[in-house]
Amino acid sequence: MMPNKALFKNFIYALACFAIFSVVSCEKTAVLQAPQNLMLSEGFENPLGFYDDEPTFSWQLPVKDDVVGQLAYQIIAASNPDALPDNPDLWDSKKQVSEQSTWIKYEGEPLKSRQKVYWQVRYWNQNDEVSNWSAVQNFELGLLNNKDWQAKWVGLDTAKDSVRWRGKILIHKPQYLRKGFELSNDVTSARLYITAKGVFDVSVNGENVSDDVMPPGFTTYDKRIETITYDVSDLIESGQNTIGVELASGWHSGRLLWGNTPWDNTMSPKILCQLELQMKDGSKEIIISDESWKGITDGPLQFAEIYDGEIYNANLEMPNWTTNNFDDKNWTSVEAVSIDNDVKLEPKRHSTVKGKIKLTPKDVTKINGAVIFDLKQNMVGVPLVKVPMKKGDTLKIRFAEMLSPDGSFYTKNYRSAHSTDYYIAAKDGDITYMPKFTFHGFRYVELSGFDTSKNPAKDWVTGVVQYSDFDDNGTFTSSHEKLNQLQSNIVWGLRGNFFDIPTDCPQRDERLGWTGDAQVFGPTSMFNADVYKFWASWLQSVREAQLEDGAIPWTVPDARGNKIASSGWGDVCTIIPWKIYMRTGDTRILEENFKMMQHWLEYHELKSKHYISNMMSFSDWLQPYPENGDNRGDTSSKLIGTAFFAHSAKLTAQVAEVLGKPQEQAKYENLYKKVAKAFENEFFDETGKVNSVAETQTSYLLALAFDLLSDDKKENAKKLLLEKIAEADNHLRTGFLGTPLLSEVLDETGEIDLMYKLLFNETYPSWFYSINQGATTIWERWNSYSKEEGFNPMNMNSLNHYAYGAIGQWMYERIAGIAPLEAGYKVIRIAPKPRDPLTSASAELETPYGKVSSAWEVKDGTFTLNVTVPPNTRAKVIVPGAMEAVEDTEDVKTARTETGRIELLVQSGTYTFKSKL
Ligand code: RAM
Repeated sequence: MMPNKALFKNFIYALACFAIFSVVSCEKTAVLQAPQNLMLSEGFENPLGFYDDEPTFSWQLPVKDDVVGQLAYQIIAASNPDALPDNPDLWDSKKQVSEQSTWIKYEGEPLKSRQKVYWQVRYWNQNDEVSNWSAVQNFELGLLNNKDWQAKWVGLDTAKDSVRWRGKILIHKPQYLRKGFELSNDVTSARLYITAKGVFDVSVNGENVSDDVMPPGFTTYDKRIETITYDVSDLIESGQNTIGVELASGWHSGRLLWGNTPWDNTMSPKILCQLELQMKDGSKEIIISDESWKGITDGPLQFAEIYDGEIYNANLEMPNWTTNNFDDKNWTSVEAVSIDNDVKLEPKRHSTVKGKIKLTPKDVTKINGAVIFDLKQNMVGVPLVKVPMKKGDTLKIRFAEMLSPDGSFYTKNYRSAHSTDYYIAAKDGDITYMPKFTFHGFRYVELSGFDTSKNPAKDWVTGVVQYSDFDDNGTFTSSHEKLNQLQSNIVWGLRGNFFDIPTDCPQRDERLGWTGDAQVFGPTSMFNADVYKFWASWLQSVREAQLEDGAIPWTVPDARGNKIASSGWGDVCTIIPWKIYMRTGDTRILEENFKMMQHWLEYHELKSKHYISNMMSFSDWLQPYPENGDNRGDTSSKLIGTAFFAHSAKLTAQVAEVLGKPQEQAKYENLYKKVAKAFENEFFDETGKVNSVAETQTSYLLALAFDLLSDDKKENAKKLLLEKIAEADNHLRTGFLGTPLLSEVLDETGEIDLMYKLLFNETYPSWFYSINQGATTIWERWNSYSKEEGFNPMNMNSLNHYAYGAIGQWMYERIAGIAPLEAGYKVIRIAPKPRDPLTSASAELETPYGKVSSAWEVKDGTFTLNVTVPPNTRAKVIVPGAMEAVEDTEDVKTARTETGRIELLVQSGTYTFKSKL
């Protein structure tokens, strides 16, 4: 940056402030515009079948120039919308003087299963002027307790005639289950409560009830199974009705890697279904799954496995089987089993998976009787095929993430996942098929077995992208094409691996909730997508999966059952709650998980001697150029384990502080200090150099990022880290654990230029290297494929693995410059770090208070920064370069001026700042 005085300084802070909108708001007597974007708990809008009987309430203030902040609020809740706002029979918070507009705890009458609640909120602005009441919101609770269920688990005994995969894992045949029933009266409202030990698709009277994909999803089935609520009021008829359910193994009873789950996945899949009807005459009726249901396995879906795909035989279709117009006399009576009270039945606490995006092929190529469709984007989900066929022929649908140089399918990296769908045609002509109980990770789709007299067309295949039903939450863009591609790859990595749980990869025989991967990618995901409820839900599974000694299994839900934990992986239980808290400001995520953190620290203690860790570790997984040739890289696992022990202790102390638990805070601060001291003594010499174990980039990164060295050693450790990076020709030598710390540490040590260098490197190993090889998602390895050497010879070679996408956090927080300074973005830091080769960058983020944005551009040496700060927040804006001193106003105050930067404190609003670089 050039010296201050030599430069022209131009400062505009345009309190643009929406002057055009301010017509109504100036008068004293006028009521302010109502709060908006009302939300329940972790981000639900008017949910049905809601899980939370102690919800929290959040809202946003409108962007108006008479609304800078909130002085007070009032929430009211009633059992009937007509009672609002005057007679709130459930809760009236009364006027509460508080700035808080997020995560306010419900303190009204106790709520019960099935209860419907209506609520409204209003606020007082900074001048104590009151707003209008918000629109009335509502929620309806699901069945909160096992005792709410009268239904039984029902299904056929598919275990008895199932085959075994590799001699051990049972492969169950999909089932078709149905029940007809007669109603004596008209129905006013109907709720279908349903779940499965397996995955299901339910229809009522021939109509599909929802477009949910593979509900209920993947939880710790030995502890908790989620239930789903559907409003089927419009599908129920007076008189005769029919429910039909298709059921397949899914994660519960299907083939999972290792197959040693804590739940019994050899058990035949079952459903649990309870239809509750409110009749016109005021009476209630209930239809439950019980012995009276019937089933068959001879339906069209003959095979369905997550890893392997489906076999669908259209000759076995049973027209109208979910309607009254069907005779099930040849069907078998089901087995019925009472519910087990040890396994909690709880309403799903985040969104089901849905088909979210449709991709159309860009290229179609014929190759030896088959045809290949290229979607030009590695995606996760299923194909929707509309293909001409001849009766009796079998359509074979194969998938690949990439093609081999000879144009053939690269499927070696699917390992044992067969990942192929088959459709057997019952007639000549066009068929339509979309698999239901499997998903694939692919960019290419290959079809064979279709009517070859017809010319393949692009519209034969649509890629249906499936992931948990969340919205986008943030955007990042810049002047650099490859950086934008990297952002796109990060977002596609997220879409591909948020399939009900956070997975390592979506395509091979794994797709599991690997805790280490989740730990590193969490913050980046929070920026890009509205995934608070997704994480909160998964953390419940982490708590449930925690073992007696405090160990957190490698994957959650636990698919291995080997009762050991890995350092850096299990620490997800301290890291993710803290990082979520910083981005949401919701203390409940800390309350819910504090005990788990404490218990995890006990496991750390158990696995250490004199505070030096012996815990098993996957270590700096997939570090490039490992000297020992091992996937675990060169950094000592003891060093890694000890570093995470200290870090987890520190985070737990911070959590204790937020929760107002001074004793625990002191205890864990002390523990952190002790472990840090032991770490320093064991692994570093008196100069701050790594001692007695391999000296790696990651060993320095851990020491610095987790603050484990005494002050006199830090400087030298930083210098040695830079030397290590220089030795590697200014390239990273980090794996899963070290990579996310690179940006954190280099940023804090002021090495922004070097971080830009690493990020913009084009050669191996670097982010752009994979982009140069054609990546459209983040890869498992920096060199999963290269144009010179082809595919990495290892078959553990996922082309959709989000871990290295953790760099996203630095892109939004430092390149664009938006970071939380106080939990939940109540105070925001907007501090972009512009550097060559970028000439512009911008990001937008939906915070709990509304949209924050930062967009900068450098033109002819002038740096222009446009920022938006949402109502009820403040921001510290750090403008780089030279800027003329600013006269303080109510909205903008100068906090500090230094050579090369100025620090401003700003209120909510929209501003433009200019400086000279
Ligand atoms: C692999 C997974 C995951 C990693 C573990 C250690 O099999 O894909 O990414 O965390 O191993």
